[in-house]
Amino acid sequence: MTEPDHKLTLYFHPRTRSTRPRWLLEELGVDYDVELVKLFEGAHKTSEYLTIHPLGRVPALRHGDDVMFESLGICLYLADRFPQAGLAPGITDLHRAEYCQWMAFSTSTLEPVLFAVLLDKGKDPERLKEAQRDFAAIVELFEATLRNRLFLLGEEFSAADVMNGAMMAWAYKSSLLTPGSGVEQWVQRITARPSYQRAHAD
Ligand SMILES: N[C@@H](CCC(=O)N[C@@H](CS)C(=O)NCC(=O)O)C(=O)O
Repeated sequence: MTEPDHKLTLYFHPRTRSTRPRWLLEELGVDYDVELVKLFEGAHKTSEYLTIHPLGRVPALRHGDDVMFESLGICLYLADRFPQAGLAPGITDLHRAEYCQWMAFSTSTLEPVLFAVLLDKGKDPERLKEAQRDFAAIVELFEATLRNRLFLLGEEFSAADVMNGAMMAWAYKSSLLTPGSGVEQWVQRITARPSYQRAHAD
C-alpha cells in the first residue's frame, strides 16, 4: 500500500493543466519531484512516458508504486491523502457536498466554457456567443458564492480554490473579469499565495 511518505513525482510542463496539481502540492507542503515532460520535443509520446500516461498527456503523478493521471483526479487524491493540510473537507464534514460540487464543476462545467471563450475565437461566432453567455453565468455564480466568503467553501482555502482558481486566473489574465468584482478579488487573493507563485515560477 502506498503510504503518504512514499516518493511523489509530478510529470509536469509549465503553462498546462499540470500547474493545478503542482499548486496543490505546494499548498500541501510535502516533498515531491518534478519530472519535466518536454512536450515540444515529443517526450509525452515516447513509449516510456506512455507507460505513465497512456494518452501521452500531462499531468501524471507517481506516488510510491501508484501511477495516475487527470488533473482533477490527482488533486482529489492528494487533498484526501494528506488531510493534515486541510485542503479537503472530510467525508462527514459540513462542507463535503459543496466541495465535491466545486471540484466537479471545475473540469466539467467551467473548463469547457472557458476554453470555448478563449480558444475557439473566430471559429464559430454562434458558438462563441453561447460560450460567452455561459461564462457570464458562471462568473455570476462565483460572484454570488463569494459574496460573504474569502474562498469557495467559506473562510478556509481548499483544493476547490485550486481547481477553479487555476482557470479563473487565466480568465483574469485574459481581462475577462470585471475590475474590483468579488471574483477578481478572489483570484488576486489566491494567486498571491506563495504556493501559486512557486508553482508558476518556471
Ligand atoms: N483532462 C486532462 C487533460 C490533460 C491534457 O490534455 N493535457 C495537455 C496539456 S494542458 C497535454 O498534455 N497535451 C499534450 C497532447 O495532448 O499532446 C487533465 O485535466 O489532466
